[in-house]
Amino acid sequence: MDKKITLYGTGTTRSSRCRWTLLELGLDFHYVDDGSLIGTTELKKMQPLGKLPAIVIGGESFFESTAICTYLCDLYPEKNLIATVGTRQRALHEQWCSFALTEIEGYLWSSLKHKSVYPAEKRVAAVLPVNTEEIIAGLTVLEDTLNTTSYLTGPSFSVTDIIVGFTVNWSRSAGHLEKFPVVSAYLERLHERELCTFKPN
Ligand SMILES: N[C@@H](CCC(=O)N[C@@H](CS)C(=O)NCC(=O)O)C(=O)O
Repeated sequence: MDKKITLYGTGTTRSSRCRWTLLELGLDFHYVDDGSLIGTTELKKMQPLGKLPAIVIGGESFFESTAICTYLCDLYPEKNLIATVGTRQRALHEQWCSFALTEIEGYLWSSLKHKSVYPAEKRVAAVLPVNTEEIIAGLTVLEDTLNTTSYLTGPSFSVTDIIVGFTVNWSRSAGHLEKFPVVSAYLERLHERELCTFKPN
């Protein structure tokens, strides 16, 4: 199945999840790296909140980085980046993506907004320690899990590791990984992969 694919993203933000997935799948795609699209009417036609990433696959547009990565891997099952729907391994994919996004990434994003994205008058410093507690609780679960498995859905790398790895990488940049040696080693394994799109400089 060869559909024309255009990914809209910017730098090492969440769009890098989609870019890494496309590269691992070995697909031809056009990448529009343009942060100035954020909030524009043009982007809102594809992503109703005007956020990046968005993707057009065979003339149809989609948004949400995790949903995009999952769909791309489902389109090309022969690439073995995702398990078949209805299997235990696929349930683990859904589980760990939901976990990373709701139990860790939401708090990382909230802290970033309250530190530097929102205008000063909208920032609430009191949310920062509360968010940190939640992030640490989530990372503790990943630390325990990765003690017994190399990757999140089993012994082999999968798209789940691209999605959750991005959240872990963000946790590292925000200074939360110091007390998590197992998660840190996992992230290093991801960074070592040739096609990883969010390697440290
Ligand atoms: N849940 C969305 C989040 C999208 C998102 O917040 N993107 C950021 C860049 S990483 C953005 O466009 N921010 C602009 C804004 O919040 O106005 C996803 O994973 O795709």
